[in-house]
Amino acid sequence: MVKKTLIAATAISLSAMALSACGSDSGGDDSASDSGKLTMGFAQVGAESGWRTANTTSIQDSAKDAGIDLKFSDAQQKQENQIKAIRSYIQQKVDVIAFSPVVETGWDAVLEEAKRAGIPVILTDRSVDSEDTSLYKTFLGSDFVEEGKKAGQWLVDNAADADVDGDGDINVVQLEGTTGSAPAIDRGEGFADTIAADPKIEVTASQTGDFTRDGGKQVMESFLQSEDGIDVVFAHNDDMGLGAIEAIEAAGLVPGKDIKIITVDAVHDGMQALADGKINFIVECSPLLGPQLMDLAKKVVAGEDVPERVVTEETTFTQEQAVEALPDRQY
Ligand code: GZL
Repeated sequence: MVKKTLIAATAISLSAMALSACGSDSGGDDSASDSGKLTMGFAQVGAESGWRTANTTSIQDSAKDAGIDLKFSDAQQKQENQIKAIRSYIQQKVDVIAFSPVVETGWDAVLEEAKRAGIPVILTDRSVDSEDTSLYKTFLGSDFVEEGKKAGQWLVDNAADADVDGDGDINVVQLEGTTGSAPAIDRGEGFADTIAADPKIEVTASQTGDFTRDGGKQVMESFLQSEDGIDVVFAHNDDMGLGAIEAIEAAGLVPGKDIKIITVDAVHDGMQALADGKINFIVECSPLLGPQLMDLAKKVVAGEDVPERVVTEETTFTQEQAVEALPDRQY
């Protein structure tokens, strides 16, 4: 009898200790928000493109709508700034951290620190190459390989039309996104794998324009000097495609006719250029991740299970479809 009582007493005291420890760990009294609202720390890549601006607006508006207290930082496309921001969110004891990793590598250390601090992390838009998937709760974003494949498939299906100079070869120059970023790596992979179906299609030059309009313009200017017989530009985002249009027009050529252009994103300016015939095909990559992110954040903080991967729905646009879709576009 004595032994059983002793065991029961021990069990109660242990569970009481556990509860009190849990209570003190929850940081209820010193968490980032005294308002009692869920607090999110978001470390954004930067403001490099129309897509990024639309993504930031979606996140900020959705946090307001969801009653979530948002701490937001712009890393100006520098990984060290994103890491600093994440560390500051850990010190502020936010309830959840979300970010779009500017590049795939170099995140394990800071994600380990968040894990040790008991703060869940949600990846949005871009992913990391960490082997340890316990370092984040879920990854919400597009399938960039699929986007590259859609771009490549359009070119394979329209190869005859894309052989602008009629020499039997389709010479492609590629404007890559930020070096080392998931969208640049994966879109390039998907595109290359798909165009391999037609040996007449070849990427003759490829260089990063860092997802910016100016970067796309500068790289396209150099390609127009160095490459003969360019038939097609594949730009990893609309902004670099729009920069390429400026360079092509400055060279006295007609974009969309003398050189075909394929891009990814479908932001407003890209869709306008598509409707105007200066771009030939756009693969959509939706920046409107805010509502899903806030929903996932609430579930994660509440300790509910969430899927490891949430893929955003998206489509493609031809010139005719862009004319139809433009009036109703949200971004
Ligand atoms: C894609 C996103 C990319 C966009 C670019 O999800 O990470 O970054 O395609 C943006 O426009 O700069």
